[in-house]
Amino acid sequence: MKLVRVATVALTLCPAAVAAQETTLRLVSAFPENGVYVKHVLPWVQKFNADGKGTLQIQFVGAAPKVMTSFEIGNAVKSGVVDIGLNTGAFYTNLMPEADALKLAQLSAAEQRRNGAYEYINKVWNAKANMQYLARIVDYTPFHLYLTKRIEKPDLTGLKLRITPVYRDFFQALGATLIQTAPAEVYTALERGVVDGYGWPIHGIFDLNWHERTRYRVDPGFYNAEVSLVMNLDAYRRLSPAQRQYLERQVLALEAMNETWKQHNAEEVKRQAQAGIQTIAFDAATARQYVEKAYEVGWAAILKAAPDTGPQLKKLLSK
Ligand code: 173
Repeated sequence: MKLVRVATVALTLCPAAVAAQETTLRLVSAFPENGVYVKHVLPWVQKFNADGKGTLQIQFVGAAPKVMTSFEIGNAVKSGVVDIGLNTGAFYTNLMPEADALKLAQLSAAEQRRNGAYEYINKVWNAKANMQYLARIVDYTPFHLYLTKRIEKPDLTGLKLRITPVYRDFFQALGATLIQTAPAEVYTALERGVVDGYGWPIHGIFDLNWHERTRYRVDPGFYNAEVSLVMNLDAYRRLSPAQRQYLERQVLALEAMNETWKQHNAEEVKRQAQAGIQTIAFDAATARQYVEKAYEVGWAAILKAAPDTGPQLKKLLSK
């Protein structure tokens, strides 16, 4: 009885002691552990934990394909099996088709915060995927088509290409045969000759040794590779105001590091050339049509699959 009373008094006198409890959030990556995105985020996690002692911690649990496949992580975040996903919308279109719309953004993450896009994204992500969209950790990064065979024009007839939803409608419109795989399966597909090429951003093809099996990169690139941190909405709502404030501050700092992709991408272009990867470039008019086509079919697919949110996303993400 006495002990209970003492405890009650202590709680009454120091409510801050309760509020200041530390929470640990479990983070899983849909991209491989030894890839560029995990490498980009892990030093940030380390600093997050050093500065967040007593407030908030992040535990990096692991990455696809070890923990689960890339395409399962969206659902794991939605259901709260994990708290935070390092993920891209193309990997969770099973939850909502508009997840894949963020690749079509022609505004930077900072601009999207200013023009209301983030607010709208969160409205949709909250309602449809039980997710809080925390931050975009990749920006200023086009996707490209990489090939083992030469093409002379943007006609992909007769080519089997590895895709995710990112590239599906565009490559299909250009006549390709499509095979969807997670990043973890690209090397084997190339090695076995199951595919003649793949879609991927301008950076990262050395991470899993794809350069060994890549002869050409098609220029120009298209879209804007989106990789983000998304969080289970219930876990987000459980955070105390102090924890939420800490999290918001840290993810903004991470997002501010997106400027580093510009330099990194320029270095990757050089590294690809040094590895003997040749570029296939189209004349200016063809190149312009190629990119226009990419956006045209990309938005058409979103508007068709998500007629309720597609128009507003297009308005907020386009220049
Ligand atoms: O796996 C992919 O090609 C893909 O969809 C993607 C999306 C964003 C960044 C890197 C790859």
